[in-house]
Amino acid sequence: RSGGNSTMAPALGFQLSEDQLSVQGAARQFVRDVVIPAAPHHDKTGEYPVDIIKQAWELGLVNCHIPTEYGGLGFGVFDSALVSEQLAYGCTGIQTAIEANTLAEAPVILAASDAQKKKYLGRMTEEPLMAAYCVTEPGAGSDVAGAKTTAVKKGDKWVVNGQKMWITNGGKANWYFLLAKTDPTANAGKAFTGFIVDGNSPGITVGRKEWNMGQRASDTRGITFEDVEVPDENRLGEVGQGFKIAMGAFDITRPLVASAAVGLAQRAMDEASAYALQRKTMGKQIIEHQAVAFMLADMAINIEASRMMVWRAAWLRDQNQRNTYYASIAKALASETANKCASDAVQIFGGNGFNCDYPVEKLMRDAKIFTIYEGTSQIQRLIISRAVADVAKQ
Ligand code: CS8
Ligand code: FAD
Repeated sequence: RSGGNSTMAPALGFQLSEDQLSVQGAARQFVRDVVIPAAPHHDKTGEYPVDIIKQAWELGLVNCHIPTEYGGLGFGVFDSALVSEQLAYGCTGIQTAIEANTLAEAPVILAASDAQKKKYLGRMTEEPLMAAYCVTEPGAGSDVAGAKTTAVKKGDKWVVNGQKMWITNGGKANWYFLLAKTDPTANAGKAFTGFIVDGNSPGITVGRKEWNMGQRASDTRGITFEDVEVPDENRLGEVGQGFKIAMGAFDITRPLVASAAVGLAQRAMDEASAYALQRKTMGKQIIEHQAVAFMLADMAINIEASRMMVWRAAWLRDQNQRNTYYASIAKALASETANKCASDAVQIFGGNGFNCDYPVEKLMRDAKIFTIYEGTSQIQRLIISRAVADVAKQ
């Protein structure tokens, strides 16, 4: 039955509101004017994009999901995804540095008291500060339950010991979300507690900036906690709830990481289609060779499908519905789409694609991390297949 003739009220809509179009447009303009021109410099040097982040913060493109009562814009995951896609179109290294704030703030938004939110979210909207999410360790990435950092209660303080690894914004953070084991005998769902740790706490040692394959504008570091004292008032939620808080944060941020992967994929398609119009072989533009045109068609198919999955995962979360399964589908699909699109864009550029003076080799290097961070593609499939099995068992 055609939707136009339906007598039922529409349940679905893909039309962005005026406000959403305006935010998306502002982000797009900022990316065109500021991010794209600066991205090659930050990629080559690894210099942290302080000025760009400050400008983005002034425009309201950083921390946009902080609730209005703490000075933020109160964006939902869907609105934030519109911003994240645009920022990533310009440079996913710069976008990751910005989005790592969202990740660190997510457990605070989910589980903090009003006083904690005022203190730690409030300051993010007063100054362009950075924060970081410390979960992964040298020996435990996919297996969060295997994390070994401990927090032991001593009076009204917790004493933290352990090592975290691959922490985005690790060297720039004003405060950290930290996941630590507080009951080594309990199962994952009860063994961990979340804390907010001030960046200048004695006993924290920040490692060197890691030099990664891509997303080099972003700051990734190991962090050591040695007898770091954290006041009990900085505990997030109940003792033992940390694992669930840390996982709950991914329900918010996996759709955003996926939307960033869509942004990168869209950039790859735009660069490749523009080049394919201009480059000629055998008497025609290469876009007229079906082998090239169909690579572009496959990019479009996968980008559109990925964006729809991002929107579904984000929308569900904004309706306060559990979205873990859809967030994992969006993350796996979009990150693999980004890799395929970037690799095919290099192919369409031919030899030029392999050269650092053209934009697509950076996209290929930057894309790889999307299938690794925020849960590898294998871990997304683990989550998805567990959900499929649960349904089959019913
Ligand atoms: O370990 C889980 C996992 O997700 N692993 C991947 C880790 C990961 O994604 N790390 C990313 C680190 S951050 C990062 O990379 C940043 S990138 C740079 C910034 C980007 C900008 C944004 C797992 C493998 C899925 C699960 O492991 P298990 O040990 O099998 O645990 P479970 O039995 O599934 O769960 C234990 C309890 O937790 C509850 N749970 C699980 N998921 C959720 C969610 N919400 C709430 N609660 C959850 N999503 C689960 O129900 C279990 O509860 P019980 O009461 O114990 O039964
Ligand atoms: P492992 O867990 O050792 O996995 C190795 C391989 O085995 C992978 O292919 C994996 O998919 C596979 N594998 C593992 N377990 C299974 C399984 N059960 N089934 C099937 N396959 C499996 N972490 C943070 O906490 N905060 C951050 O800000 C942050 N930022 C990051 C930024 C960068 C640039 C990088 C590289 C990482 C970042 N991470 C961060 C860590 C990231 O989330 C982990 O690297 C990732 O979750 C994978 O963990 P791992 O590196 O320990 O790999």
